[in-house]
Amino acid sequence: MRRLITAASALLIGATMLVPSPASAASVEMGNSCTAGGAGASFTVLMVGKGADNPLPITAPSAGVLTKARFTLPTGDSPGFPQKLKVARSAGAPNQYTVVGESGVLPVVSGVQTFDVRVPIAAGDLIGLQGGASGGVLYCNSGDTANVGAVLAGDPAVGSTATYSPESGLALPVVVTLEPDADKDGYGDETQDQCPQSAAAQGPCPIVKLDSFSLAQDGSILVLVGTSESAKVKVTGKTTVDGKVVKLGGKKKQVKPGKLGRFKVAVPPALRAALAELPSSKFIKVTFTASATDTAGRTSKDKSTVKLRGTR
Ligand SMILES: [Ca+2]
Ligand SMILES: [Ca+2]
Repeated sequence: MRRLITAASALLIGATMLVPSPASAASVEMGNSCTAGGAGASFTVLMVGKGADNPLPITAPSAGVLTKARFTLPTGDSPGFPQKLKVARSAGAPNQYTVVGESGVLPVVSGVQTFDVRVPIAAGDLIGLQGGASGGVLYCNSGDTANVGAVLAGDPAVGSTATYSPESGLALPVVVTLEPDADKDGYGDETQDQCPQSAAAQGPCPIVKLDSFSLAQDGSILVLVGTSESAKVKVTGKTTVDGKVVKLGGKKKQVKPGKLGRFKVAVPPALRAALAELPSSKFIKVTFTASATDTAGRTSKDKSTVKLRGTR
């Protein structure tokens, strides 16, 4: 790997030890906290072999999203080493890998620097770095030959498959944070996604607001329900006949915003019989409740009432 060393590596002196920050409950770290000892020209290097000196995994233990990339370089003056984080997957043949994701260019300079990224990753995927013509790709020289970097000239695009050259004793000075992504929206559920219950939202889970109205209609009741979010709405009704509770409705229907949900509710026999005995100048009141549960499990309700006229 000596051929990658450029004048830039002369600036990488006075390395400091890095203490990794503790990972939060469900997120995990992968990569290598070694300190950069050199930088090569325009190469892409994938971490494919792990030495005993590296306590971190180099393959993704689970699927999720990479949300942070932390680089360790010596402190002090530096010309800057712009890096791209790459996610790659074995393409089957020996040393053959497909790039499946990448970050934007991260302006790495010196010392310990952490960047926000958002790169989805599948279980078993590998990470790598790409360094451009300015500065080159950062790497650590390791005495442990089990640290293996797979090297390719240039900047392979996402989706491209190539055969890389394995180099022993080569590691990368990057540690990434892998967060779960339960709703698979490509946003890490701990720091990037405020609604991990729904792929449709990355901000706070939207609360469903309901508005309902009920009216008597030729022997049945029509309940109209408007909603602020697409939601499964349930309509139930309740009244009292001769001291006994009579229940109505109970159907569920998907209602979309901007379009009223129409629930046609039959009048049950007990209520129909009571209305038949009631003069047309009198009414029986029925209360309806429209309810919906949002993606975060919160239930919203709205009530409406209808007066049914006696039919005697
Ligand atoms: Ca998510
Ligand atoms: Ca989400």
